[in-house]
Amino acid sequence: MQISHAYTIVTCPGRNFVTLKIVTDEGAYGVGDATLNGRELAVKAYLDEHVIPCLIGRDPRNIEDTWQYLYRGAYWRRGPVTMAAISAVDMALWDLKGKLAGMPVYQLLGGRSRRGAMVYGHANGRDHAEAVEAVGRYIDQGFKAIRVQAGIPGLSKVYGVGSGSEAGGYEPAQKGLPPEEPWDTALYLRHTPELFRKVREKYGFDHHLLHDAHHRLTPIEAAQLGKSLEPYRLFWIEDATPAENQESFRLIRQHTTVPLAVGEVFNSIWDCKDLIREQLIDYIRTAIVHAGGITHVRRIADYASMYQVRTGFHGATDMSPVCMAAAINFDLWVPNFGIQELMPHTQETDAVFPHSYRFEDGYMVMDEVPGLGVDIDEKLAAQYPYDRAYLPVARLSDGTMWNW
Ligand code: KDG
Ligand code: MG
Repeated sequence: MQISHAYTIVTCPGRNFVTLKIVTDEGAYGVGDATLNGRELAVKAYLDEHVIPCLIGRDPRNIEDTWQYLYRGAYWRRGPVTMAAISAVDMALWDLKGKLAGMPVYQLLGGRSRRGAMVYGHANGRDHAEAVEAVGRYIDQGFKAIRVQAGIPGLSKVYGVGSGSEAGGYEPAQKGLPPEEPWDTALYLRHTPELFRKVREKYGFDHHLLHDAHHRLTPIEAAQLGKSLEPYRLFWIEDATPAENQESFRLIRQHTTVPLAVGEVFNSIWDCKDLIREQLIDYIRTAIVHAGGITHVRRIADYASMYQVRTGFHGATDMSPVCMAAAINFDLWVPNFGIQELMPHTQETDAVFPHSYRFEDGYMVMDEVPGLGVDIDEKLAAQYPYDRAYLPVARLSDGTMWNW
């Protein structure tokens, strides 16, 4: 059996997605997500120009060898573009192998460890009252875990809060050049504990609450935030500080017992090695699409399991349903599962990517479907041409560029 051809499909049913399809000489195929928000065409070009020519004629069943060939065999290792491209190939090959075996990918990984994967939804509000109300709607839908974000008095706009809509707060990336949003850490540190006090006061302690700091804090500020949120017993604080310098998490750990999650921007095990080995984090958030596919994320999860670090994969809407399907297959198997992020895609996106996963009473479940259990409707995808868009950037009030 050989790979006879492979191609990328770019579609924008509300936001841009890049999908890789790998086809064999026997007509079987697999799909992989290659979406890198705001840099989509770089991954497409990497695949089209540099990876796909090397895939033709290879045995698609040798997933590990193909992974090593693309990673170890390339002089230029790692980085988001390279790793998103490798991830897409890897996902497509696991999908294909599952179809050939007549089994879901979670069966190939070792079978189910759980009935469903607990997910967290996004409750947002332009102010505290709106966010507190949004939490109630998630509770009514059956969510066991809810991430809470709110606008900050004094800031005209806050990332991830959006219009307070159910869509999850992250508006699709912006048309034109990157929009600029204001940031003020002092205001954020002053108002955030109050938000969680109000949520706990209204709904009690029966639900898991999470919060994303989006890399905006220095380590000592993150430590302050952690301490101030301890009374509200959070499931985690995410991306408390940028993690290029992994040792900065030591300082946060010295000061607070709030669980820490990080890793949605990580590309490989090397980005999380010290954080895991030194037990500086509790949850690793690498996405299947950004950290080398199932093959590499499995390595990360296994390493994490030695240190009681659990998974909590990134699941925002800028990863396509192909990535979500891969993540849920993985979540159903991985022994050290923690939680899965869930932001519902738009109806247009769901129609382009028919899938077998679904939300049931706080969990994502999926049927016994061969492969990843997701597909792409190429005709429908062609109706939504690529539309360049960017994530916003953050600036302090004096104009200084600030962290993502
Ligand atoms: O592409 C960036 C978004 O996916 C990211 O900002 C969303 O932080 C995010 C999250 O936790 O879902
Ligand atoms: Mg995040």
